[in-house]
Amino acid sequence: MRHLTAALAATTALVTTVLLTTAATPAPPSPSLPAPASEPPSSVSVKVRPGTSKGSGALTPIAGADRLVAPLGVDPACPARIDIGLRSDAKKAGYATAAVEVDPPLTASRAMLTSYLPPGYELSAKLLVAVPPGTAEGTYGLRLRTSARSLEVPVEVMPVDRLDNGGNVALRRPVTASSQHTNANYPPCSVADGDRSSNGWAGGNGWNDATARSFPDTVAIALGGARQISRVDLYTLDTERYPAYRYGVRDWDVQAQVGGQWQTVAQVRGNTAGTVRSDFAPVTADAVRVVALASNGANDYTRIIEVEVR
Ligand SMILES: [Ca+2]
Repeated sequence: MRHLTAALAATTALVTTVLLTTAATPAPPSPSLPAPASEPPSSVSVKVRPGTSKGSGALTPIAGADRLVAPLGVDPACPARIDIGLRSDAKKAGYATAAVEVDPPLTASRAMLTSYLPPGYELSAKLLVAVPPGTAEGTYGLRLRTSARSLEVPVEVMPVDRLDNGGNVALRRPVTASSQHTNANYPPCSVADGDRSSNGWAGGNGWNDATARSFPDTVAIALGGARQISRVDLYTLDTERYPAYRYGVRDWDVQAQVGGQWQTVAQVRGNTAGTVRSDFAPVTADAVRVVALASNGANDYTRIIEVEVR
């Protein structure tokens, strides 16, 4: 996914967004959009941008990663996500369409990808892949098919305990928050979904609380058992359009639950950066929470993209 994101970021000119529903307009940092009716907003927009044609004359399915890990038993508000798309190597502009298929019982957020596409352009969209309760571990198939070509991406379904978490014991663990804004897609579980990117804000990649100018706001992650921890990395909203020094969290406490009691293990004050690492003396904790005390900017919501615990 990062690979595709980097490739797309290199072609920033002439980016257009094809709106499939009225909910797909670029989301402001302060929630003001109506709630999407049925689909998460991250699944409704298709982006079209210049790509690199190989001149084959065909439509080529593309994906942002060569495999997708879909953990079992996670909050349905935070399904596995992958960028999918099509590259037009055609000589003329036209409608490009691909079918999206996933092996049952997994389900995908769309069955089809389609857009008007000039020659040499690529379209991309987020695909959400849900793992229903009771799904057996194993590898399932996700296929993008055009009339001439098919791309298969293996989907590896596994329990959270077996994820390659890079030492981040918060990854995909249960998250609870003091509140959740409901005008777009800001689920608390998104702070432990492994996606640190602020891009696509309001599309399910970060948490926005519901109480403007009212603090504290809290978000807590259960660690799946007692773990020795000594570091928390917090990623707050930070993009060119929504920089952390205006939209990010400014002041917070990091707390660890030790023997049933919350202890403050680190404090951050006056932050203006998108990422802050807090190191502290090791404690054995079964949960970590961030107590947000103030944010930068006029709206004063708490906006957290990811919390990693080591
Ligand atoms: Ca995230």
